Amino acid sequence: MAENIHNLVDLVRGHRVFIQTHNFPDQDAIASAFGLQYLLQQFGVPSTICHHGPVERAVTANMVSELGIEMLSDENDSANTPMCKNDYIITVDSQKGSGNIDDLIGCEVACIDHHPTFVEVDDYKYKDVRIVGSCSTIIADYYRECGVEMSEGVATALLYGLKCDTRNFTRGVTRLDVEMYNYLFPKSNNQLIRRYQAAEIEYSELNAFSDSLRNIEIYDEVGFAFLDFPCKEGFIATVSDFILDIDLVKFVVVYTRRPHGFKFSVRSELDEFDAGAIVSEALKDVGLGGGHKAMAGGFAEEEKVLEKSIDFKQVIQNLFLDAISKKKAK
Ligand SMILES: [Mn+2]
Repeated sequence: MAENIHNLVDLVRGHRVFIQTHNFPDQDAIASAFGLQYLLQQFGVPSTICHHGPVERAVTANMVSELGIEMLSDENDSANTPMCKNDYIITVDSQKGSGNIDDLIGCEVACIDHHPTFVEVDDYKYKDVRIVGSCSTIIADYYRECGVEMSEGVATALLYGLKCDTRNFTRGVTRLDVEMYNYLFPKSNNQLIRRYQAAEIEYSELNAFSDSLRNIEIYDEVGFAFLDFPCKEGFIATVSDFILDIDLVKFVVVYTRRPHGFKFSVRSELDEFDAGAIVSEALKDVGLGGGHKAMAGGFAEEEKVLEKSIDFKQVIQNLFLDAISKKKAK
């Protein structure tokens, strides 16, 4: 039987409950956590939203403060929370072992996500993973199923999360996403969402943005850009979305340096280029990657990349171009 909110409520009732997003939470992760928190509250279960890594985008931070969302950050030290090992953790918009969520103290009993599973974890007592456009979609579906009314703030957050992750209904959209759009729209503050959507690029990042665009190299419909300056997670994603809009580009690999390695954001606009499968193949010997058909990410260890050649850009381009020809041939 499909998972439903009543099973989750029964599981966590009586425990101290934390809802953990992926690191550096984005709009969809925060909206999902906020929506789930409000829903559990309607069943008399209080919970706390927590995360590792700050909210980086100004537009996301605005959403958090304007909608009154309270979140607990570990301030970049996973031991630095009031959490203890008997606390129950529900992960949203992420799964253990997917590389983008730190292991906070507590027991991960449940997971609600819309990403394909990287690493099978057996010890979830509740697992609802559906490959839909956003995690917000799954949370909205819980409300519809159990008939609990949501606040305008929750509806606004969920609809905004849904729009962000599907890039305004142009990426990874399923029938359920469209149904949830219908469900959320009359309950939301659409003017607020419009305002958020008109502020995706920060003025202070314009220089970085134009630098990134100057670094684009295109090989046979595949665009690469190495961002050679410190940049936020969300910024890398914004740049890769933008590059995909170039007519010659059908597949994008954007990456930047992180301590001990490189962080990747990958996008595809063609079904025959499965971004998740390609990044997982490309990085299998040097790191870890995966995700959706249209949108994926990964990490490569610097040492392993440099072992192949000190010209790391060449190494990375070759890894991806080889993975693409291999995966496309299938
Ligand atoms: Mn998401």
